[in-house]
Amino acid sequence: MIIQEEENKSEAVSDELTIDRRTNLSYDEFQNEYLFPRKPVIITDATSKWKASEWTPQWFKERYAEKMVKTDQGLMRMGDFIDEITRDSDQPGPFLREQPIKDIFPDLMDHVSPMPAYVRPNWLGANYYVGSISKRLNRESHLEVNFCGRRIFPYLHVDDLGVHAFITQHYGDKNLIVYPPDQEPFLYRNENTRFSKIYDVDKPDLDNYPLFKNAKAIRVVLKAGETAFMPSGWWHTTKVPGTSLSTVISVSNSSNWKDLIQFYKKNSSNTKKALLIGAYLRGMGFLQSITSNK
Ligand SMILES: O=C(O)CCC(=O)C(=O)O
Ligand SMILES: [Fe+2]
Repeated sequence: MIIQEEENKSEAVSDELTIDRRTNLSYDEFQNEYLFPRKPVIITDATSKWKASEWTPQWFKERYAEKMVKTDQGLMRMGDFIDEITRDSDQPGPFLREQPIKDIFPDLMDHVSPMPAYVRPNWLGANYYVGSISKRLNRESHLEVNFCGRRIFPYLHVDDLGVHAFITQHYGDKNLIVYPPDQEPFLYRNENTRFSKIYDVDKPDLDNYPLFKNAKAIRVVLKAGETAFMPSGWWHTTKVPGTSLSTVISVSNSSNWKDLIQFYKKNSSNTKKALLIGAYLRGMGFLQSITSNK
């Protein structure tokens, strides 16, 4: 069953912007054409060596039928979860969302290796010597699974901490709906959050959010085996027309460290502390840039 989104399209689809699809992209090309200019790109072969390319719902069912997993509809047997998300239904099924792979499927870490060069260096995950900072930057271990049936992602958003995201599709198609940062005036950010007030971009409440009709989206379908680079500050949401399995890698380094510091400062209710943390993180960024040589 296909989500009927074309008919209700309510925002202008950008005719100037598209997302390149690249194969065999060298690190230098990635850095010069996409990372530093902050331009999304779909890389068709970033994870071609991963065993995860063999993942299917059935594969998970056979391997983990009795495993209990935490979904947005509560704890479930993996076997039941797979049945729910592969069944043809109009109701959104359960969602195994943003779960660190090393926590829920530790034995699959060798299926998501080697890390593609594009995600390096990654300053997330380092030890920042201040517990709360390290904890936040080690948050979710930066490689998360999203596993679901036909549905929309729960929110139009920018990613936390100004990270870049690499979304790799392993099974099924994923419709990516992406808005460049300059579209923010039309996207109705929920104040002091990273989320838009608009839930379904194909059925927006234009009475309350009239400017949304001016928002220019780029729409692409991410296919199994492909990786989308979503630069810091780009708004995005996703819709899947059927069962979908993907992983997301969050990355921060010299190209977006400033965004991370800004996120940190904005989230702090204490101005003095925010200044201190900002200075500390700037210093740590400087050290990282020397040691990681990028
Ligand atoms: O995998 C998806 O559908 C969207 C992932 C995403 O945007 C996120 O986890 O922040
Ligand atoms: Fe995201």
